[in-house]
Amino acid sequence: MPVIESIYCKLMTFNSYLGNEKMEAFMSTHTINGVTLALLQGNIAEVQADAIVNAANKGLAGGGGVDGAIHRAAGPSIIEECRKIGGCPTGSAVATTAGNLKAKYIFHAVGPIYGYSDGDERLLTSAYQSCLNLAEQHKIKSIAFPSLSTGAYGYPITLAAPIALRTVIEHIKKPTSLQQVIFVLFGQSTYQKFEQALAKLLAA
Ligand code: AR6
Repeated sequence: MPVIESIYCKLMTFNSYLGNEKMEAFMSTHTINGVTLALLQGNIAEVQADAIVNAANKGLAGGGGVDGAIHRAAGPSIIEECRKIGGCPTGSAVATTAGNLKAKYIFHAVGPIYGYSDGDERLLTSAYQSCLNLAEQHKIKSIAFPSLSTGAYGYPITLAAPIALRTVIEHIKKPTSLQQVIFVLFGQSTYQKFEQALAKLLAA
């Protein structure tokens, strides 16, 4: 049985994750087999981690939401790298450098457009797993995920959250280079739905 410890905090200052000094955020941390799994309410472009995951599209062409925030913060060299890579299939991820972000890499992950094909759950799992595989390949210690596919791509958060969390938990139960996995969730409602999904998974 993996050892799981959880700490829930309402409003606290977490300068270790957030670039902004004294930014207050809702957060909880859970330790699973020595790896910290954190849920944080905030903007992923302001979080410090070795790899920041982008919610990209197949063309790696940039866009709104997470994609817009990350490209704005990282600067124009990243879209140029994306253009050279040329694209990424749904359910997969590719790595670029991180430009102006305080990260080593951006992992551009392409989640499914909800309801577009029969394989939504498989493709969403595979988008997260591809990022975790890139993390092992690059031997990184920390990674920050947004909630893939739950914005413009329409995946209901109550369905997507357990898929995202289960994929990460199964991964960190095995030997890994990762020491911290952070889900950065925009808005209190998304944050709370992730908390509820995590509580269910940890109680199972
Ligand atoms: N930090 C953290 N989470 C965010 C942020 C942010 N700065 N901004 C939005 N979210 P989305 P998708 C949340 O649309 O559904 C783009 O145009 C948001 O509330 O960014 O995978 C791409 O180019 C939602 O819960 O990604 C693609 O074409 C979640 O992040 C397409 O959208 C994901 O929302 C990808 O759509």
